[in-house]
Amino acid sequence: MANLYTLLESRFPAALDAPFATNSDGSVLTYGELKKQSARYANLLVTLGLQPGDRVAVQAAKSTSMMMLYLGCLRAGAVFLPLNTAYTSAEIDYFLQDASPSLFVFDPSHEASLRPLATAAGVPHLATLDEHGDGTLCTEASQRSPEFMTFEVSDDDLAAILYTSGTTGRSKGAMLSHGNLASNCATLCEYWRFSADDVLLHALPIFHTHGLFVATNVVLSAGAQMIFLESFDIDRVIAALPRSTVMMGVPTFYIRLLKDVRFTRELVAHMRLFVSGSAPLSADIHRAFREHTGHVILERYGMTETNMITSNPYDGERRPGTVGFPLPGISVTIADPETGAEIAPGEVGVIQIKGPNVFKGYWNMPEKTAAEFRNGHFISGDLGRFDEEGYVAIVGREKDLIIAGGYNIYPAEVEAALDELPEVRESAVIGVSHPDMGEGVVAVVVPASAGFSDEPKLKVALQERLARFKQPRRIMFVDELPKNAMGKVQKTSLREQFRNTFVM
Ligand code: MCA
Ligand code: AMP
Repeated sequence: MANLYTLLESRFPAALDAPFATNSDGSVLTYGELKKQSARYANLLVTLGLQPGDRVAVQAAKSTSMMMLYLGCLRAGAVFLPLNTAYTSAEIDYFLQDASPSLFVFDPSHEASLRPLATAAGVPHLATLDEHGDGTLCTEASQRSPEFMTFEVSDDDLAAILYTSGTTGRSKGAMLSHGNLASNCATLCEYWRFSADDVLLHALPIFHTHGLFVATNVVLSAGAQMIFLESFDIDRVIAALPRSTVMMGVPTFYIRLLKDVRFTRELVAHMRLFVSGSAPLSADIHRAFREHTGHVILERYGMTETNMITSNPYDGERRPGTVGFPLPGISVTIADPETGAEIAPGEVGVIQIKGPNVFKGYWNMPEKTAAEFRNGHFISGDLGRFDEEGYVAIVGREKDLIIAGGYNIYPAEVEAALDELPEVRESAVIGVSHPDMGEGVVAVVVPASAGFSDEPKLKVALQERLARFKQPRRIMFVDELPKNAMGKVQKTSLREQFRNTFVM
């Protein structure tokens, strides 16, 4: 098997001036430039002494330079390791220690906190990349040759590591191979009928599977183009829709669009496809979108560890409240959570996945990897069932996870941060319905001294420990937490008690 970049390159348009990405300022990156720039980054990695398999960690704002670094890593066999821009220094410290990257690229505005931390972690090479896509990384790369002979790799060689939080303990680095990414983008490109005529509106972050692999690899493998927005800025999205044919987003994108008076049927009459994923799209939003625009959102389901697993059909009914059918070549089974035995259609069980899309394991964590596989299937932790016609519906989660605006938050991590505070005796963190983000984080706290209820104080104390999106939006104080006979906190009862916290 070839390097993922080589496979993608074989699908690039013949005309080197064909556009790949149009930035917000109107500047265009052509496929010809993409080849040259990715070659410069690949050459830079080689001259720095990076060997295939070495990690390149990046915490930087979204830019086409970062995208070119990703492609440069593929070409040189290095492992791209993007990090959420919201992570605090304390969180970054863990990733640098755990992944031992050979190069760490960071935003120059965090120089004072991150440089010493990276040096202490023993990272040999450091470079900067700012929100305009400039910095020492680009300066260095611009001095390298625009020609590079892309390295040959095997299917199992790593292309990327993406960290995903864990129900217990620290984050786990999911190792994704060239073969994993190549198989999934080829499948999606065909399933969603991408062609060189497509223009994808890209407003997702590029440190996660959705924006990096699903959106970007699919565009590249169709030789298509994208309108490249730094983030989901509603004004820019509305302005870019008339020039787009496809949009991919998390449900919050669609919730926000439906609330905007400028988002009319006429504005999107020409669009070919709207895709939603990363979090549940409510059947109500699905229907409201259809009534308002005439378009039926195509909902699909994936995980960092597996890329995309199921999708509603391109042709045929896109059924609200379901995530569609297993993608071609991917086996999805619904199993008894305890025994792993397959269960009958219609009954709820844990979703398990097997196929060329499934990752190679967690970085440096063979036991955790082994624990999440059963009979060769990856155990998703999502609860679902097949309906009579084979559509998969996700009905809940076995894992204690909150998804807000498409970002995952593991309550255990937030509870651990709260419990370290002297004012807190114990805490339970839950997700409850949020009109914009789908779920919002609520912490229920038993204070160390009766009567303490200083919510702002606890919120401030969490700021340095947790990325903003993980911080509780509300902290509620109670005398005691509801527990069962085993002493386990009954979160269902807390979710019921606080279900209206964000209802306007
Ligand atoms: C921003 N904030 C958030 C989130 N995003 N809080 C909770 N959850 C979030 N997702 C914080 C901001 O720091 C800010 O804090 C406050 O919430 C309000 O910010 P706002 O300006 O309204 O938000 P935004 O900056 O517009 O961002 C919302 C967003 C963004 C556009 C929904 O979060 C986003 O792009 N999400 C996409 C995530 C994604 O790509 N997930 C894919 C994962 P303050 O008020 O203090 O300033 S990949 C995956 O899950 C699998 C594989 C899959 O299937 O795809
Ligand atoms: P991540 O760890 O960021 O890869 O998130 C993966 C999780 O997101 C899955 O295990 C699901 O719980 C959730 N997810 C992704 N897509 C969907 C969807 N369409 N509907 C419901 N949940 C989803």
